[in-house]
Amino acid sequence: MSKRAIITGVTGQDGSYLAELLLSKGYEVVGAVRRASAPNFWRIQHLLDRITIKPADLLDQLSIIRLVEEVRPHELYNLAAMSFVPASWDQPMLTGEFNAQGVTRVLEAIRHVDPSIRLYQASSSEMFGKVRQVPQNELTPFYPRSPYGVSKVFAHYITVNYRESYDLFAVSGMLFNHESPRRGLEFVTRKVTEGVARIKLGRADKLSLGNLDASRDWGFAGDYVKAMWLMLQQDRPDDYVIATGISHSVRDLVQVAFGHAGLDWQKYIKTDSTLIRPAEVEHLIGDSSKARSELGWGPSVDFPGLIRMMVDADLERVAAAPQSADRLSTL
Ligand code: NAP
Ligand code: F7E
Repeated sequence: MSKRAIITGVTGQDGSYLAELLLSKGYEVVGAVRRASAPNFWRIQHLLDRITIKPADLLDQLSIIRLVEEVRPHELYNLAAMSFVPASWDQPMLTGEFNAQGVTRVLEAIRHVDPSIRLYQASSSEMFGKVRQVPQNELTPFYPRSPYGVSKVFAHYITVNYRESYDLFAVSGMLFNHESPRRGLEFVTRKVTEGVARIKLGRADKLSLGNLDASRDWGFAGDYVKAMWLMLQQDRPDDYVIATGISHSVRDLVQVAFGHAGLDWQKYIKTDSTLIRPAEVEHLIGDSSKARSELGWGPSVDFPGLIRMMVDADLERVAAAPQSADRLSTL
């Protein structure tokens, strides 16, 4: 009998890669989507004949209970969230409703409908924030630096608490930044690789960025969804850091991306103080030795390979798009 899984956030970057992975393993995949006036299916268009789409919103408890009751999944991957850090200062209350209480609603639905359902919760390296230890592992204390980071700390602890209170198989993956050609355009890697493509093809002549000194441990999203699945296949639930163990600055990112297209980045990059965050996470680097030894997980794509992959994909996409096309509608 094939396993059934629900993915919330299936229209997002990770949801699309995870749906592909679960389909390749023979799962029945149900993607939960919130109602929108126009569907946002560009990342999962190629999967729509193989997955089932059902409505549910993290703001609506009944919609989640109904979803879980109808599908009766073996596994639920809760990837839905407001995931763009700067937006969390603009809408801190909504961020908390989605990212913190939204997780409590998912846990409550599982607890009431079927406590044997295994839950993956998408925790984040943003919880480490102003880091207390280098590199960061599962025991590093949290010090979030944004409403987003704070909301993810709540989500993390409510997941641990429901595991301990109700004996749920609920795990939390503390994933460091992971990117791909499907990354949203507002995140710095994709902003840079798409900017490089537009400059190279004569569609733009500059790119504005904020803090070039910030550094992140960037990996490939396709590798990271494998870790999510592995966490739910273990004998007992536990939390894991997923990271490459190598950190690069935004300046390094710019150099690799522009260099790959044969461009001198110093001619095109402008810094814009409005893109500096009210509180910054300066430096993140993860220690994923626990995941490597217990899950047998490891990354397959290194940083230059990831950025080259993204630049190549954007060059192809921008070249194929009409000059007049709106950027988002051509994705
Ligand atoms: P993403 O591309 O921004 O996707 C977020 C998804 O959440 C989208 O499908 C979005 O749906 C959905 N969503 C937002 N609010 C919702 C609501 N109220 N009800 C139902 N669905 C809602 O994010 P991602 O990069 O794939 O990340 C997946 C998860 O991992 C997120 O929880 C994120 O915070 C976390 N995370 C990401 C990273 C990373 O580097 N990518 C690292 C650590 C943790 P729409 O299409 O309708 O907007
Ligand atoms: O910023 C700096 C910025 O927005 C990375 C989310 O998936 O990963 C992501 O959060 C760094 C920051 O990602 C620009 O100040 C400079 O230091 O790509 P980002 P993030 O904030 O690290 C974590 C793990 C998540 O959980 C989140 O959901 O780059 N930076 N200039 C810039 N960042 C952006 N976005 N735009 C710039 O122009």
